[in-house]
Amino acid sequence: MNCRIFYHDKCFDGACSASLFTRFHRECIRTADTFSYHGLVHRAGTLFDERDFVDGENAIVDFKYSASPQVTWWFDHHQSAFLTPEDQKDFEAGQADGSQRMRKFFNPNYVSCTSLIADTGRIDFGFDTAPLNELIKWADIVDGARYKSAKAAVEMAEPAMKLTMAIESSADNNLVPRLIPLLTEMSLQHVLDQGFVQELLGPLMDRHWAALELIKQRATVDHGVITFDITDQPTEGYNKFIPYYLHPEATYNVGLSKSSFRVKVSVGTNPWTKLPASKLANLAVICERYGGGGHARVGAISFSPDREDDARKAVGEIVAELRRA
Ligand SMILES: [Mn+2]
Repeated sequence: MNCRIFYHDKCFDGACSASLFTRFHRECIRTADTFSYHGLVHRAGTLFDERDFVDGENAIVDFKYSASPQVTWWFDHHQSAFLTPEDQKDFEAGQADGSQRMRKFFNPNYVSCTSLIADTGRIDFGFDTAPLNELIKWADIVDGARYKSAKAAVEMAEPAMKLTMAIESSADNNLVPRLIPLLTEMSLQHVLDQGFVQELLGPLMDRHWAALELIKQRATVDHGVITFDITDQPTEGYNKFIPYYLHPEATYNVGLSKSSFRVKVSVGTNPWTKLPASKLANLAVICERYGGGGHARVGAISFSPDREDDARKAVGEIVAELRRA
């Protein structure tokens, strides 16, 4: 039987979730002969193409719910996990009647989807997660932005940080499907040492320092809110801690960037802010108002490339709202 795993693309936790799920399925479910991988990204419009689902098992990890009857597994920890109220009703019905209770798992209290899969696998299926402890630990650090400092996050000494950069910003769509099976078997350092990964890193580090320079020139900060617009310099991604590295005193960041398929509004909270959680705005709620989503401390909104003006208007409104907060 085929098992296809749909994962949050360009995301370290998405790749680790797909990797952990592969090993979980191989060791505890044992019905699949082949595994294949399909990355999903948030975009304006439809998220799933039904034609991508295979006969056999289709698993979605670290990404929004799909009510398609072909989806047989789902794990997510995003606060904005349901695109529509109908999707949420479909999930709740499967939990209430028990039919999907051991197949579909949602818990927004988890820092990473990787650790949600690990705990579920261990507790409900007897999955031995000990060989993957390094992966699970780093998925929590990266997805929860639990770095020691903005300096550690931007200077990227740890192998997990460099892999995160490669996953988030490489233009090579085959990279993550190639990394996922390696992450089930090897240490992060060993994965990083692979020739095809090393080849990517040099140019990506150069781009990283160039992005730092660009954001330094563009970023302004007022009433604790950093904002910048780099839509004239299209990028497939940048290190999201750069704004706080440049302006450690700020509380929020609202960035506008452009890639091949979307204009993206990125909204974040400084992970090293001294403000108590009770004083911070819920960014998932703000982003949902514009059709985006995410977590309480970090969210995003995707606009189609021809709606740059709407994206810029959203930035203006969100910046004003956060400055008042
Ligand atoms: Mn995640």
